[in-house]
Amino acid sequence: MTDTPEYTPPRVWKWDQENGGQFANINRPIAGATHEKELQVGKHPLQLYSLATPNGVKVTVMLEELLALGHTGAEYDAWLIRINEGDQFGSGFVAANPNSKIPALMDHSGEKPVRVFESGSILLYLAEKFGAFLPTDPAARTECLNWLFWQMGSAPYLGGGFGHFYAYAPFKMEYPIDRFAMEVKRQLDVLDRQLAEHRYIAGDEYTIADMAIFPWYGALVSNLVYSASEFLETHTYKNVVRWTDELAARDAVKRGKMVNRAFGDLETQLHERHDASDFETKTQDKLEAAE
Ligand SMILES: N[C@@H](CCC(=O)N[C@@H](CS)C(=O)NCC(=O)O)C(=O)O
Repeated sequence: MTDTPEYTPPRVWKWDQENGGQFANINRPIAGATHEKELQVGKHPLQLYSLATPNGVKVTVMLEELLALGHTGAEYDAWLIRINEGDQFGSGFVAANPNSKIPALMDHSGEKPVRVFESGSILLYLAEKFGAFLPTDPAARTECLNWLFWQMGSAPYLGGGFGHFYAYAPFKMEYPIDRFAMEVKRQLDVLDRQLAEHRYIAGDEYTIADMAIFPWYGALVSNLVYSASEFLETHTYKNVVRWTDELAARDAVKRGKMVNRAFGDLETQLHERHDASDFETKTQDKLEAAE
């Protein structure tokens, strides 16, 4: 193993604002709002506050899939939360999600608005609300939830562990990269073995488990996050690649990936979504050309 500088933790940890790597400007050791800012509310009952990171894409894919299935009640307004600019610390956002992380959903369809945070909770809430993408048979439903919760527990090792140390940390350290590469490869193997036996993650049916796992592990094997495909030899997980290609070809998935996207090619960026027609008329290439 290559040498890395010795570090002896002090008796009491102190906040060093300069030492957080790429996201030093938004990482804080305290919760709560930093400023007053109300959330905007559009015309639909469902109001989404998000950004097209893997956790955000889970929910926009689900909403687009629901609409594709004919659930008109799933029409939604999607507002852009720029986490690099600290929008998640505005008072309105913190009221929707005290954890200050995208995605957050407000459902105004009932007597009182319902707040829903944590992407897994949002997927489950929408699946139950519309009776879709969650099997009703108890065993099949449990298998779907097994994988949904697997994702919620596993992805932090991919994003916060491997991705952080491989792509974002201020310098490369062998120990954490090695530790998290091993874990991520193990996770890919778990998925690969499951997908060797089943078309979709939880069986023969496309479910919220697929929508939760695809934006992370599909993006990893497509080399869309962390530029780590070669390092992790992701092409060797052939069943994960087969499943990724099948999901990526779905129209609702293509649309879901565009919503609240504020990076990448301009024609793939739909900062806000308020209507199905926005995909044709409001992408950044068209908005900027019209300026
Ligand atoms: N467990 C949460 C994780 C959400 C999360 O980590 N969101 C990130 C973007 S992918 C975020 O909002 N980060 C802003 C911050 O950490 O201040 C979920 O699945 O909803």
